[in-house]
Amino acid sequence: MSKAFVDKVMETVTARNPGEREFHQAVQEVAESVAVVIEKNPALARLKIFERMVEPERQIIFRVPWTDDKGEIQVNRGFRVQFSSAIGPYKGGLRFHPSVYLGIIKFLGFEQVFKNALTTTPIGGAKGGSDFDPKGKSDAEVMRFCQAFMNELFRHIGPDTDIPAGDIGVGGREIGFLYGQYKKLTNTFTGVLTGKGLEYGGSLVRTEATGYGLVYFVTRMLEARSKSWKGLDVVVSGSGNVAIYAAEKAQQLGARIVAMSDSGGYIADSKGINLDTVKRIKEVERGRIKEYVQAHPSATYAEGCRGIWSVPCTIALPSATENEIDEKSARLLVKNGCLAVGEGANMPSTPEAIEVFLDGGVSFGPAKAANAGGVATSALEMCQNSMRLSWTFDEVDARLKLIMNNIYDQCQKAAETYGAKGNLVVGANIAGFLKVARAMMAQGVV
Ligand code: NDP
Ligand code: 2IT
Repeated sequence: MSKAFVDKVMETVTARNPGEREFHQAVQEVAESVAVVIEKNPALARLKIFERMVEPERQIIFRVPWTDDKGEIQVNRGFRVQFSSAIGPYKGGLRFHPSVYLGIIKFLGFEQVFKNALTTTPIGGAKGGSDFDPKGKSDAEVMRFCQAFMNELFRHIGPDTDIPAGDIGVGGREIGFLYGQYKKLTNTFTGVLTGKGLEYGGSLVRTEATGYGLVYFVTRMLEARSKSWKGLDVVVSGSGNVAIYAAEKAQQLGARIVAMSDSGGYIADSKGINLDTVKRIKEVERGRIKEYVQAHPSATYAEGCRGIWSVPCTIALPSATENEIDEKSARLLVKNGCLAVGEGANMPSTPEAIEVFLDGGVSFGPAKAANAGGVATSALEMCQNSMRLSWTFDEVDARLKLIMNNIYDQCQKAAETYGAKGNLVVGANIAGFLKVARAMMAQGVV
């Protein structure tokens, strides 16, 4: 029955969403994990719970016209896919990157549903974004684009309806411009976006949350092997929001970051990477990672981001983008002695790579569990906005830690209950699925 169930679901999903490769990949993995649960609970099959989950509640595609600094009109495409409101208002980030198309937004929105359920906070799943490329654009151009994007998006979102946040290409600067335009259009000051600046309703720790949360999650994976971060060599791909703060927390716990990257290439230094320099280049100057070697001649730079997986390490934290670790890279990591992989990015390992890790005895923390600290802290930001209060850094950080521990425990328990002890991929998919499924069953056919 399991294989028949997966095949049938995939037949419908591929026919209905042609060419959306990343979305098919995300659905297939969850379907394979939850087939056994559906087999044991006939009501789930009868009520077509999974069949309903793979169809977004609402998909919005819109034109985003804006004027560049030369006075030329540019046209981009905007998306918001509101996937599931079963357990709370739609919630998930916005991605601005030239590779964005409906299939990317749908895969991210689908993953978000299960991730958000795992956080134990009451948020549904969504994702949005645009094929706009912020690289090389002036602040004024980014502002005009964000305003144009919000001119349509505002009518579809709201603090109790849908609460967007950041993702690739959307950080504090973009959230500020988006928030300003939402406020002007609606004449309201609400917690409609998360990742806001601290001066206008943002939460302490939100900037660090995904990376810190990832390290808290991997700490549990290491503890299960009676290990700590002390003295370990860590490779972190990417050098954006997730990568920088994962590296920062791992360093605080005694690890050495031996390589980081951006889409152009990677830097490596067996003595350890200096994060202040990375922050200056990437956060302040919006530059390229290759500039790092000018400040640190002991480091090397190599063109091409995939080569980073050839740098020997004990822990790998892929924190750039989807499918950045393929089977070959995974084999190289295992061969070089990698013991644990924690996914900071969304779906950074291909299915073949995951198989290599699981077969090779590598502890594997899947994205929807391991990187849930970002959205969980977004939910804490929403909570503070509703109360018109701000918690201290330590208070938010302590809650984040509790949440990550809880996610780890849920995944372990679900995996064990359904006969896949220690497999956190299966555990995360089943635990997230069951929470959303129960809410859907309670709410009827809607
Ligand atoms: P940023 O835009 O801050 O950084 C992205 C980093 O990844 C940059 O170093 C970028 O390099 C690199 N990158 C982006 N696209 C590609 C690509 N196609 N190939 C190679 N490298 C690439 O984004 P975030 O750090 O926020 O996001 C990173 C990942 O983490 C994404 O998968 C995102 O979905 C996920 N995530 C983010 C969360 C958050 O709270 N921000 C929460 C949970 C997951 P370059 O500068 O050259 O573009
Ligand atoms: O993938 C993710 O979880 C995010 N980009 C964060 C979403 C959010 O709403 O904070």
